[in-house]
Amino acid sequence: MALDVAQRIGEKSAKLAVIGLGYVGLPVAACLAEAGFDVLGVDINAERIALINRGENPIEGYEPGLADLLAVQVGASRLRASADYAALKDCDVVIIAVETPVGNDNKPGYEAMRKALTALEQVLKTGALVIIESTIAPGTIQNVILPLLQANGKRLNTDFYLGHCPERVMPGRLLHNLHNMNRAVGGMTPETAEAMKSLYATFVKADLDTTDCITAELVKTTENAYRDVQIAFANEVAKISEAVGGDVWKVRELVNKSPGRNMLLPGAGVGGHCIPKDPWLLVYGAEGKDLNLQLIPAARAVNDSMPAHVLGLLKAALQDSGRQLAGARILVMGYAYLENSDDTRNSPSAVLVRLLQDAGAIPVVHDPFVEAYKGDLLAMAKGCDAAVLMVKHDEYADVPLAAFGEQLSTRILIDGRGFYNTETSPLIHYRLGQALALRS
Ligand code: SAJ
Repeated sequence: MALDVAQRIGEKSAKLAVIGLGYVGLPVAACLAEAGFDVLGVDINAERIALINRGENPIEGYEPGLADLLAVQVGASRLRASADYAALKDCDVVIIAVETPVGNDNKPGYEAMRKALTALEQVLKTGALVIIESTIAPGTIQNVILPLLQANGKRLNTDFYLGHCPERVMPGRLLHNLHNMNRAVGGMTPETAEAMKSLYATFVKADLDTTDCITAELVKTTENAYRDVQIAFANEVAKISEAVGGDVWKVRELVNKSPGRNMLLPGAGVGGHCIPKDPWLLVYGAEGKDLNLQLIPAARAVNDSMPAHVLGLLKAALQDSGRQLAGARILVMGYAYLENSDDTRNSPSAVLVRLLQDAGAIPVVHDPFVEAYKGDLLAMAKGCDAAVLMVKHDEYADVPLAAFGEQLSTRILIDGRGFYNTETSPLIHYRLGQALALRS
């Protein structure tokens, strides 16, 4: 790409834009502004735009450094937000970080992406570089993004350049990950990838591995599908361990002493914004190719079965104590999808709550990070019949278990994360992955 934009990136005179000012786009925009570029953020949410233009951080949760960085960059007029796509007409590089959800049909929803690209195409500056950061199914650049940008005759590698640099952010570590995570930098041509690399190198201190777009699409979806399959394996071994009278936590500890083994943690479910979604994007890339893919969909099914599995443990434990699930008040400990986080997207606890209600039980939810469920745990336990630990928030390590047990009519605790040491506990402990020791 004998392109002007590469030179302008090098000189930092390139005008940049980021479409989609969420937990991916906003930190990227702030980092590029801090690197010395003039950055325009574009979003559809007027409230979010107003907050950003006041130098305030609209992203919830504890994000070290982000609020200050935003305030400084907006204050220095290096970063501003707008809803107006017309303002993109002067931009040399446009990064797109809009949501790419997966629907109940396990297929990607590209509505936000299509809207952004259709509006962008109408104003895109000749010679501009478009970079997709959103996680997309393999083949999306070729089959969805490119046709939208070429809709009115624009020519790839002449009128515009195109690449895909998937994000690797994680709530709670947005800025840290942006600076320190390696990234695949996929360009439709090697020159495009090199120009992208020079842009990201202004704030990324880790490896920037240039490649083509299909590889970048595969890397991101594969890395999360890989994790999902690994977790599903641990969950399936947990089920087997229960059935044969074993303890998966001990099994995992000893398995991982074998060279080259790294069994992940079984648990009460797999939530979040990445792991439950990206495997379906990877599978969707092969849609219609009649590959009869088994492992990745099966892993999703195993992980999605874990809240129901926890319910089964609770039901058996109650019956063991002569109680029924129907009518029982059950304390659900943890509603976020991940420990020490307030993020509840795709929360396994939400599934458990629905299952409890369907079984006629009354769920009482506690979570020290989620506003709606904050409260005094022991007070909330009073009058409950049993408790289920769904999320291993650090705070739960300090629960006075004897006093806690006194509050529960059966003193039963289902430990969905192998969090507590059952030997010393005064509770009637049932741990996921450990034989349901029937107690008289
Ligand atoms: N989980 C298990 N067992 C495990 C690990 C996780 O049940 O051994 C569950 C968690 O409880 C949670 C879900 O899986 O409900 C996802 O947990 P996660 O640790 O994978 O955290 P995420 O969803 O924030 O994953 C992100 C991903 N990062 C990006 O997409 C950029 C993932 O690729 C990373 O590996 C992960 O962060 C990380 O390890 O930081």
